[in-house]
Amino acid sequence: MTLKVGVLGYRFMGKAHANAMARLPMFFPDAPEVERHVLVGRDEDALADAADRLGFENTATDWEDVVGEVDAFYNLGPNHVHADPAVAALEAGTPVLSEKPLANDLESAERMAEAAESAGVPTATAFNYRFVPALRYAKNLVEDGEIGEIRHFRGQYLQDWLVDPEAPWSWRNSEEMAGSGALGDLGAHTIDLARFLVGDVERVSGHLRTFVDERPVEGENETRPVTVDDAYSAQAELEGGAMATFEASRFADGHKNDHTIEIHGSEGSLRFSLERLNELEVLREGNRGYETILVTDEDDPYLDHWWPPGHVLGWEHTFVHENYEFLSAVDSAASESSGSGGGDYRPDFEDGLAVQRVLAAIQESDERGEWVSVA
Ligand code: SOE
Repeated sequence: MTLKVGVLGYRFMGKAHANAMARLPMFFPDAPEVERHVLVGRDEDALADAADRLGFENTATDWEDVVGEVDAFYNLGPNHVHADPAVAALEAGTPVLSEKPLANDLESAERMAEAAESAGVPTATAFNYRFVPALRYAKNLVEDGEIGEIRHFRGQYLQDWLVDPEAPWSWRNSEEMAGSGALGDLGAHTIDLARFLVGDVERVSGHLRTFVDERPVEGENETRPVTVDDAYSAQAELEGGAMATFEASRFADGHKNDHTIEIHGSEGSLRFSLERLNELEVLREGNRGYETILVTDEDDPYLDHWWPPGHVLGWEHTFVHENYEFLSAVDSAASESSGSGGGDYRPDFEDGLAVQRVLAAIQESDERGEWVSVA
């Protein structure tokens, strides 16, 4: 069966997912056959051009015409348009992949997770960093007890694209559209990795700051208010008692897309940086320094699909792995309804909702000036 995929959104994430789908038949021959069936957007000219470049068969200007007609629906639009199309697709029984954070507010995320539960079809929240081979390798080490009982998780996600006060306003600066700023856009990834690698977040104490209150609108003689955080930090307690600190900023001059994770256990430590994503640093008990492991061997996660050892992977490969797993789950769920296979996929909408609860708790903690338990 060829899976027909409908995609809403054709800019940054549209490109990343279209590229991933195009790579599947070349590098993942066991992936289901996928057709980039229909691209959805509002501006007809830009849409036609994008469909042509990104390899889509058709275009549509209304998601309502699409969600029930495809085998999987990808919602890659701004955060405030995640909920309605996703819920409509799920009500029509269509599996959905949504970009992160799951929604612009907790109520919408809850609605999406409820719809997912009732539909009983695969859903995905696009936390692509779970699909970095070195982070899968790290997860295996943690699960195998190689670094013992986990005591610390430290995650920092630093960017600098808003340092310039004249950098243009975008939907990412609007609370109504994005929900939050660095917190939801970048922190959501870090919090998801904390849950993936260590465990659930139980309580938080958060701090949010906006450094520049308004920004110019590109091509127009006006400014718009910035209503989200430019940076956040939080301390947290994780399931099992591990201490965590999270931080993200769009004002960290000199850092372009610098996501670092460090975990300390009773018998060792792990260190990862997205800027060196093919490597994992591992400190084992009794050693005096970290050993750098190049995670590019054939038996490392996903690596048998790519190049010989040392022929490194990049950021876009995380989307290929994510699409491979999600579309395989969609395919097996479809054949399960005709009597074979399973369709489990993580991170799903339930995982997206769990992260959204942490985002909301961090915001609430900042407002109240005290620790908040995650509901
Ligand atoms: C923001 O700059 C951004 O593109 C995020 O939206 C992505 O989720 C992150 O992976 C890279 O940075």
